[in-house]
Amino acid sequence: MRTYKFVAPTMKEALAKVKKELGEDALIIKSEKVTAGGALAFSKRELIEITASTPEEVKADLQGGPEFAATFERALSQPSMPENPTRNDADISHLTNEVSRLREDLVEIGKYFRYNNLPIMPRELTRLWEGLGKSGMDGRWATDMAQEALIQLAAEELISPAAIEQYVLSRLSRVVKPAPQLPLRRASAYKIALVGTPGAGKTTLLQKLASDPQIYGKRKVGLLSIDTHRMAAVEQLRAFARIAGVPLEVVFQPEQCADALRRLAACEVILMDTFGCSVSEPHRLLELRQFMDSLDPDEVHLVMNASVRDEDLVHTSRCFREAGTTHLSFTRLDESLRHGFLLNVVKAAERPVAWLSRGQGFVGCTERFTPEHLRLWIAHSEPLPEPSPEIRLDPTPVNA
Ligand SMILES: Nc1nc2c(ncn2[C@@H]2O[C@H](COP(=O)(O)OP(=O)(O)O)[C@@H](O)[C@H]2O)c(=O)[nH]1
Ligand SMILES: [Mg+2]
Repeated sequence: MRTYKFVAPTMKEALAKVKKELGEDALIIKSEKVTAGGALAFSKRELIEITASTPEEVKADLQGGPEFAATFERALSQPSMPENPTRNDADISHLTNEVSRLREDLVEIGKYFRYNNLPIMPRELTRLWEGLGKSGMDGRWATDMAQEALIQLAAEELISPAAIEQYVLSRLSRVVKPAPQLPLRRASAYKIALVGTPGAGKTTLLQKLASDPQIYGKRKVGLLSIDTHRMAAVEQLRAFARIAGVPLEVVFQPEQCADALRRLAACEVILMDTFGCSVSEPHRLLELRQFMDSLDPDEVHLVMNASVRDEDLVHTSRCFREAGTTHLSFTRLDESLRHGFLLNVVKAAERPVAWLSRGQGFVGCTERFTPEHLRLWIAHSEPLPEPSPEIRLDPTPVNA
């Protein structure tokens, strides 16, 4: 196998040279510290030397099988440190420095390998990494997590599924956060607007929030709708308000918002329904923004259908920043079995998650997002169930 040596003052620079000369797929065979400079001590410098090769070269060598394995075996069986029973403080401090240098080098190597060649990982970590990928979490993010765990966790933790899961959950919870609870007592009404694309589930979620006794059903709720583009939408909400016995204000122009809010001033919570804005209609988003400026909500929830592709949801979340979104709420969780891909959406949107909704009933199918959901979302890696026999297509050809 032909190998190439690259020398630089730091691991980072040496890896950059490798990448430049041998390409993204280059394989690192060895890295070590070498001393450069003349015989005089003051001109000596420590450098990093990387020995690398290309995948083609390595493959050719691997085909040589046993010989390569034997060389590898010999390298691994060599004692890593000579026996030295008389270590003193200087040795220990030297070792400590070495370990921290090693750690930095590992991080750099980890970054280098990140997206193509994963280093060999302990079995439990590999299992979790595969589970993250199957759950729908972005593959690169899952790899980052696994590599961080590999570097940060102690050896005994790396063989414990519980310790690995705990580590991953604690990392995830820094990015995917639950929304704080609504303040219980306030002088003025707390205003929550629901925005999103048409059919995302805004009106259904609003009705669930207003009627579920575990949510705002026991509070003094008022409704306000700016969804006047479709008469059927207004009628639907009017019927709900009548049955639920809650006041409803319908607003056609931003200038009417102040009066409508005044009429609802005695309410504890005002839930606001809005017209759906498709991401391909920027003028609707602009109109929504004008309404939001007049309504001045405390929270603007971007309501998203959890069965839509995560890339599209990420795009939607970017477009709706214009409308001043402060929270994310997901609907239709009942329509998909894996929810890890929602992590990608939350990460990109950089907003806390408030409500999760599954099903069309008004009561008992909406819950506040909690860290426990994180655990469920990453654990949802089992294969999708087979369709029931009644709905499975008959594989017999028609003309058989
Ligand atoms: N299965 C299921 N359907 C839902 C859910 N939320 C809303 N829907 C349905 O999705 C459709 C659109 O909901 P709607 O609230 O009118 O969407 P909007 O246009 O955003 O207001 C309706 O048929 C709802 O019954 C949910 O959590 N699960
Ligand atoms: Mg609606």
